[in-house]
Amino acid sequence: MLTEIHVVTLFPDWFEHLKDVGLTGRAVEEGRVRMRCFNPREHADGVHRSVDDRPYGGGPGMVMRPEPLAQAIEAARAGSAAPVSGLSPQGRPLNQRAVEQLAGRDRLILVCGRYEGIDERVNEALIDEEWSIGDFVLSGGEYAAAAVMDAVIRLLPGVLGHASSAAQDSFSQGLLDCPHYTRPETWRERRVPGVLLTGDHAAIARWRREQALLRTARRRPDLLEAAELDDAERAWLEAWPES
Ligand code: 9WO
Repeated sequence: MLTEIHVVTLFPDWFEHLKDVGLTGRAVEEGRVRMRCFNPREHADGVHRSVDDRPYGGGPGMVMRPEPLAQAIEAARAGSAAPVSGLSPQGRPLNQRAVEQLAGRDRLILVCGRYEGIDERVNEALIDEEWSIGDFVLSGGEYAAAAVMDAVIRLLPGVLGHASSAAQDSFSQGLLDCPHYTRPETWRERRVPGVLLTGDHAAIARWRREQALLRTARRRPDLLEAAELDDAERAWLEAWPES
């Protein structure tokens, strides 16, 4: 099970918020996970301790210099056999199954690129795998690293209250989520579905599952194939005209 997250980043302050606030902050405070940043700038030499340089072959922007980045990665990796994970649009698409796998490691080592990217020789020498959170380009890998950290930490034992469990997450069952409602019972003439007011927990659970199935069929039919549906659910879905 995961006990520590090591992040290689030029902006360690960026992660202070994650360490101090919300679900990730509480997990750190309760000692369920330790978070540590490793800054390539601490390994940069010379008067200006530069961590980037102009790209060979010309072109816009700068590239992260290999040696300071490599030394930061090696410091982050020390003492563990855990793979080194890069964050980039060319990585393997992250999904809940992959998050569950990452949560099973003893350490997450996340490398955040900046500028136009990292020197490819560091990718070859030290990056074991790459993860993508979507087909778009961010200004830094930190935003993707934060998403991975949040998704993994919430799966750790004791992090989510007893009231809710990650295992009940719709995505843990391969489906989208059901609709949620709270007070008032009528809001701008829109009423809460009656079943949710009955106190009949079996009927409510059934309604929520059906809503998750319908939403998935309508918005992400591609997920249905791998989802854990029984024959009755598949038959029920097929009976819905617009699903
Ligand atoms: C940028 C890029 C653009 C097109 C195809 C591949 C690419 N890789 C990178 C890259 O690694 N960029 C570095 C990290 C430097 C610029 C900021 N970085 C970044 C990571 N931008 N976007 C991501 C990212 C990470 C995970 N999922 C989606 C986007």
